[in-house]
Amino acid sequence: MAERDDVTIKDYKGAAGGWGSMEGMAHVLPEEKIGPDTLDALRRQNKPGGVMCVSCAWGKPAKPHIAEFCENGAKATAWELTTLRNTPEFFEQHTVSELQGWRDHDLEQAGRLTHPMKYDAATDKYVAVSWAEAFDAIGAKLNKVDAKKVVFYASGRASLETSYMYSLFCRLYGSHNLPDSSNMCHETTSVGLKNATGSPVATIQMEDYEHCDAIFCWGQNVGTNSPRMLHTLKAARKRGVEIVVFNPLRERGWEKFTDPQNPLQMAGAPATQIATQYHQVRAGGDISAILGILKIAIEEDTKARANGGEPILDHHFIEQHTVRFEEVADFARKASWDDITRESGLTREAIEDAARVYLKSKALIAVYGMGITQHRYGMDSLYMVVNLLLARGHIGRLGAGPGPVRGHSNVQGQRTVGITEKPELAPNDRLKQLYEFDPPEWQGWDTVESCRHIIDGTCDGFIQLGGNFLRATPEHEKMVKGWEKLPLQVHIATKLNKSHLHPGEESWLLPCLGRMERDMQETGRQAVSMEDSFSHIYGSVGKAEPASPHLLSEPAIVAGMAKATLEPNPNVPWDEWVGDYGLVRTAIENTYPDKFANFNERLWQPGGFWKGNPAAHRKWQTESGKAEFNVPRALNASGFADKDGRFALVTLRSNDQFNTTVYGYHDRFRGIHGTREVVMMNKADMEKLGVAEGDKVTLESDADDNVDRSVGNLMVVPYNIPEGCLGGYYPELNVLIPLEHHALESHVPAGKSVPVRVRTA
Ligand SMILES: Nc1nc2c(c(=O)[nH]1)N[C@H]1C(S)=C(S)[C@@H](COP(=O)(O)OP(=O)(O)OC[C@H]3O[C@@H](n4cnc5c(=O)[nH]c(N)nc54)[C@H](O)[C@@H]3O)O[C@H]1N2
Ligand SMILES: Nc1nc2c(c(=O)[nH]1)N[C@H]1C(S)=C(S)[C@@H](COP(=O)(O)OP(=O)(O)OC[C@H]3O[C@@H](n4cnc5c(=O)[nH]c(N)nc54)[C@H](O)[C@@H]3O)O[C@H]1N2
Ligand SMILES: [Mo]
Repeated sequence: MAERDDVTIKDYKGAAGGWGSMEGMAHVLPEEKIGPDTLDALRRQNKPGGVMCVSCAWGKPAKPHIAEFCENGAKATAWELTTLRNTPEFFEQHTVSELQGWRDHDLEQAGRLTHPMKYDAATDKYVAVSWAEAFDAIGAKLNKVDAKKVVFYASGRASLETSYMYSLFCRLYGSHNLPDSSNMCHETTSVGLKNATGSPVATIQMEDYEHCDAIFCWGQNVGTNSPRMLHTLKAARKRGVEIVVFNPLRERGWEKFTDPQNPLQMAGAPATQIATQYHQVRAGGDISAILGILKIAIEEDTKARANGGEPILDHHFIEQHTVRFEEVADFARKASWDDITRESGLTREAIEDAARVYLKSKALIAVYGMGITQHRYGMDSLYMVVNLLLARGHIGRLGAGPGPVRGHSNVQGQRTVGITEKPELAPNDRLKQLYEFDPPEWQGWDTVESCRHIIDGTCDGFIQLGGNFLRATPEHEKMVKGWEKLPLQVHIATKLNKSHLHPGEESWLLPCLGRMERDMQETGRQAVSMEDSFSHIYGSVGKAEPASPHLLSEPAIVAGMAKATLEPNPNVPWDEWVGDYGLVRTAIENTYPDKFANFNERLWQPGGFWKGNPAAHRKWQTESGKAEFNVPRALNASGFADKDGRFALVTLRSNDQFNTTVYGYHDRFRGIHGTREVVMMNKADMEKLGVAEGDKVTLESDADDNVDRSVGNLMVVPYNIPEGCLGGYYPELNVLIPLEHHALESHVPAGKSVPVRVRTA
């Protein structure tokens, strides 16, 4: 993390979108040295028959805007279609040890990988190899090690077709370790929503936003992470929809939006105000904030009914469709306002304001993101969101329901087609029938479990289909040591990143086509498909010239490894699948006939086809057969006690990054320019610590496990963030997160409340 000399900290007054977004693109696009392919891809982006953005998982409307892309989607497109190339000559010039010292940004800025490479320990360099050599050696190694100890990681971007083939390869090989980036992300949703409603995903669809009268949002940063959603929110505001936001930071996207496609707004007409209420909860404070709202609702309901008025709660729904309401009601009645206000960090008046909107609403959408899922008691935060919806019957009604905003563009879809370490979610009966083998029935390793094995030296091999696992995971220092001991590493990637630079016994770098690129196979140009946050499934076809003639598509790479590893199986026609992805879609349809009926025919349906969701029809596939209320186990989701000098560190994305991909050093909305080595701090805390703006401090782990973890040289930025909370950037601060500090049942690393203290000397 080298220092930059052009660091500035200055309040940003602009709205999300607007000319600022043009400026944001203007910073990054020239750096990528884009060609005409980028402009063509942007023109076709997120449109029926076009190419689906590689950035976020927000829906693609059936009737798109003229430009259906955002600042960050454009950056992601330019990043993929850059004309910069990372060739074997680059690796000839730089040893791996030298590259370890490079920053994330500079590694990826070296450009698109062009050749398959193998790490050569003698020279400490990656050297070019042929695909055949790579596949044969990987196959031979996989056959030497213990299949049960090999991890097949996937990073949410690869298509449904690739993901299906990848998970089948893993199971045929005899492994069930299929963690996905979802394990660091919305797994709390996948586990918690499934427990509570029977469905692991949003029940709402894009259209529901046209029918809601209120939107509550917890812990999602729309302006940076799903900017196209701002159009939906703007339209909702125009209809008078109330938008109530809970977030420790005042994120600009939730405050105001200038629509870049609206000439009047661009010419200076006022920006659209998005949030009608903004509540700066403490990190993990959502449980108590919602508890307060429920407490008010329950008391008002009791009063109304006693006076012969209309009940506030939906008793009919509660009785017919749910269990355990009384337990939650009892808990809320007994909760004290002292506890609620202390743990949420909000005043009683603020919670009453939010409750007023809730009590009035007939159709409420609950949006949330990592601010809910990435806490030790994240599941309890999520359950509180569900409790709030259930109490007034806001699931399975037009314009109402949970609307988690997923991360990677196909992260939800990967789970749909078999990338799961949980045997109960795998379609094992169908797989057995179709491919005549016994799929593993054991519980595979999720991300945390994979990390444990890597650290302990009991992982025999790690294949990553995209992503940057070593950089994205917690406990970074121990992870690096374990990573370097792996008997086998296979990285299927488009650009160089830190995970590639701590080689194990054998390390392979396999460069693939990106989604924006033309994918020619035996039967002609291929399309792929993905699923968005609303469970809509779309085709996507890349047209850009591939970055190098030596690239293979992801399906071809998966098939190449599978064929070199497995005995031939006449039921698994790897070559035919690679020649025609339509046949993979047919295989997906045969495996999941309910969700994917007529898959190939429906591929180009404008707006995508909906895979369906029983909870949206009030069919609850839960243990009790009903939607389930849950009493929270803690009043704050952080899972650690307040202690003098202890802070809850919130790890954040800047507006200039996509996960571990750092496009640049400007976080426009937060007014931080030229550096990512910062710690955002409340002024009162600065005073207590005796530090001033620009001072350098060290963050140290303050977890109860007494392990030393620290990151130094962080510049103090005074920030509007609740006292006791600090903000800083992921992935740089992952050094500070203990591996065992994760959401309890879902095992999502708890990156939104990391116990730390500040060392000033
Ligand atoms: N441009 C861009 N787009 C992206 C990504 C990217 O990196 N860049 N990443 C993609 C991926 S994989 C994902 S998962 C999503 C992530 O998108 P988000 O879910 O928005 O995740 P974060 O950026 O981590 O920010 C979470 C928000 O939660 C708030 N927060 C933190 N702690 C709490 C809390 O305790 N309570 C509440 N109420 N709020 C809290 C933070 O202030 C922040 O605004 O975005 C996807 N889209
Ligand atoms: N502290 C903290 N840690 C976090 C988070 C946090 O908020 N705080 N967020 C977590 C979340 S939500 C997530 S999703 C994870 C993200 O973790 P990952 O998904 O593992 O990481 P990415 O940064 O998205 O991966 C970037 C790499 O993907 C490769 N890539 C890009 N496009 C393609 C492609 O088309 N094909 C292939 N094969 N490779 C490609 C490139 O080589 C690039 O370097 O991080 C998690 N870690
Ligand atoms: Mo994510």
